[in-house]
Order: sequence, then structure tokens, then C-alpha cells
Amino acid sequence: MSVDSACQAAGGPSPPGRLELADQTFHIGHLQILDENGALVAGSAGRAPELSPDQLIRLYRGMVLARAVDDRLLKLQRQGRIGTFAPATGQEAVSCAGVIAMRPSDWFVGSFRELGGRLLRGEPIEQAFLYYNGHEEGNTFAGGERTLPVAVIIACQMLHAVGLAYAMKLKREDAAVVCFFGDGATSEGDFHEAMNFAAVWQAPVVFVCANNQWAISLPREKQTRSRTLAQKAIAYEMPGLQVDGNDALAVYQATHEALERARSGGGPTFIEAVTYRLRMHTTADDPKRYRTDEEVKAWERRDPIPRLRKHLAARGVWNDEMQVNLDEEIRKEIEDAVKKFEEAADFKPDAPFDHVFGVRHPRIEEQRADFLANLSREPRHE
Ligand SMILES: Cc1ncc(C[n+]2csc(CCOP(=O)(O)OP(=O)(O)O)c2C)c(N)n1
Ligand SMILES: [Mg+2]
Repeated sequence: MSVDSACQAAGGPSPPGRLELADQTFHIGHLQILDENGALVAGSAGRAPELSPDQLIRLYRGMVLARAVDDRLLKLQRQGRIGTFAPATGQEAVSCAGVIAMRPSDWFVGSFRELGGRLLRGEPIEQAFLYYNGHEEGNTFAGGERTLPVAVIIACQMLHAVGLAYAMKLKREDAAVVCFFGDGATSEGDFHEAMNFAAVWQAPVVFVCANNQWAISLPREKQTRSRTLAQKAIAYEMPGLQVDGNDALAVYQATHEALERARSGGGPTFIEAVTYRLRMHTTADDPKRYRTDEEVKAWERRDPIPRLRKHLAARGVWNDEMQVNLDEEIRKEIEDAVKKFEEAADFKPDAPFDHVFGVRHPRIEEQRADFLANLSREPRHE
């Protein structure tokens, strides 16, 4: 870089003697294709995705399945038959539509609120049950070699995603990474490191931020002063946009366009998917302590599932009889998974200690012994 350009701000010189805030005028695009009744939003027809009836039904089925698994998991947890879990009810469009836009050769890197997307990637339902019951076997790569396990450490997976994407770029692979995370992740150092290096290396990665308005009990407006999360992309010279995250077609289209750009050498994209967590943060949380019923009700009207269903019905690819059949098929699928999960052998509770290092380490063995001693002291949560 020349000395002149290194000394030159993007907007030109500042008037003498004045310290100024950076210019705050910018434009963040917002993509919405379906309104709350499933009709095309005026002017959106040009961006409506070219999805076949089969693809649309696969997307819708994925969302309905995710909701039904959430319902079942909640009952199992309340009956003490499973450990704690993080429901994704209300947010299904984000990970499901994201996955429909992906190819099997693309990497799926997520956190803990993308069950729908993981199931669409091929993860068996019983594997999710194993994971939520604390079995290490729930962390295997059953969703395909290119699906990373759940990441609970907020934003850590963004660095994994950028590393994968950079490696793919060096290997000239015709594929990309889609990385999911929440609004709370944008306050982590890992977020900024990942965004920075993704842009510097022009890595083929699509960041999908599920802005569900809350990071446990912390509301979005206490998370950041930024008016949108998407604008954070500007600082990294990365394309960024906001989409209606409860509109599966908008999420699909934005992810599809970003993936095409990433695979063809155009670098990373940041997508802020505006959505809402309709249930508790995890089953250990009581959201009534920090948010109102009115707020929840207002978002229930934007539920992504009935919205897509109405759209499919209007296009003539879905009807009530198909819904009855689907509900029954899913009910059986879930009961079958519960059976497989409950009939599975009693797994080793200390299995995670086996995987810390390739070889056994005295410090880890000390921790294993401590953990097993504690287990025998604690009453089991039956
Ligand atoms: C580094 C780190 N800090 C704190 C936590 C505890 N924690 C778990 S979930 C969560 C909130 C995450 O909020 P957000 O990123 O918006 O995702 P959401 O839970 O809303 O899907 C926090 C703080 C953690 N898991 N990791
Ligand atoms: Mg959140």
C-alpha cells in the first residue's frame, strides 16, 4: 500500500481541528419474500427462489419435524428422561432453509439451536437424544462428514468455520462453509477475529447470525449499540444484509446467493436473520422472569411454519390431507427414535475424558476420577 493511501481515510480528509465520529450513513438491505400470511411481499417476486415443489416440501417437512422433536424433547425433559436442551421453536426457518441452500460438499458449522438443520443434514433423531442426555456418542459425525458437532462455547465455531473455509480455498475446492450462531455471539472476540480473517483471506464462508432478540435474559438492545447486526460486516468490507429470519424463502435466497458468491471466489458474506426464540433459552430457564407474554404473542403471529404452509397451499403443492399424513409419519418417526434411544446400552458417563488427548494424561485421569467420585455421590435425576 502506498504512503498516500495508507494515510487516507475512505471518505477523504477531515476538516482541520475537528475530531469527528466516523460517517454513520450507510444502507443495510433487508430481504423479505413472504408476508405473515405466506403471500409474496410487493416487489419481492424477482428475488423469490426457484425451488421445485419437492425442495419446498423438503424444507417445510424439515421445519415441521424440528418443531415436533422440540415438543417431544420438552416432554422427555420434564419427565426426567433426558437432560437439558435448547429449544429452537420459532427459529426453524433459519437453519432449515440454510441447509436446503447447501450442497452435501459444503460444511455445516453450528451452535446448539440448529436441530432442524442438523436433521436435514442427515443426523438421526436418536443421535440428538443421546447428545442431550450427555452421551458422547451424540457427538459423532452421523450428519455426514462435513457437519461439525454442536458448539456450546459461544462464537468458538466461527473460528473453526473460517479455518475450514481457508483450507478449502487453498485446496481450490468448489464448496463453502455455512456457519450459524446467535446475536450474543457478536459480542465475543471470536466473532471479530473470525470476521476479520474471513475477509482478509476472502474465505468461502457464509455467516448466518440468528438474531432471536435474546442472549438468555439479555435483550438485543443491551447487547450492542449497533442499529443492526448486519452493519458489522461493513467494518470488514464484507457484504452484509438482514433477512426476515421467519421467512424461509428469504433465508434460502440470501444463503443461496452468498454460497454462489463464496464458491466462485467472491469471499464471505454476513447474513443477519431476524427471528425470535418462542420458548425458553434452555429447559433450565424461565423466560417469564425477563420478557412479557405480549412480546411472545406478537412473534407467534410471525411463526415461520404456518407462513410457509399457507404459501405452499396457495401454490397448490400442499393440502390438509398431506398435513395429516405428515403429522402421523413424523409422530411415528419420533417414537421410533425415542425407543431406539431408551433401548440403547447404558453408555460410559466418563467417555468425554477419553477424547481430550490422543493418549491418556495424568491430569485428565485425575479429573476423570474426581468426576466419577462426584457422580456416585450425587442422586441421579430420575
Ligand atoms: C463463551 C461463552 N460464554 C458464555 C456462555 C453461556 N451462554 C450459553 S448460551 C448464552 C447466550 C447465547 O446467546 P446467543 O448467541 O444470542 O444465542 P441463543 O442462545 O440466543 O441462540 C450464553 C451467554 C457460553 N456458552 N460460552
Ligand atoms: Mg440470541
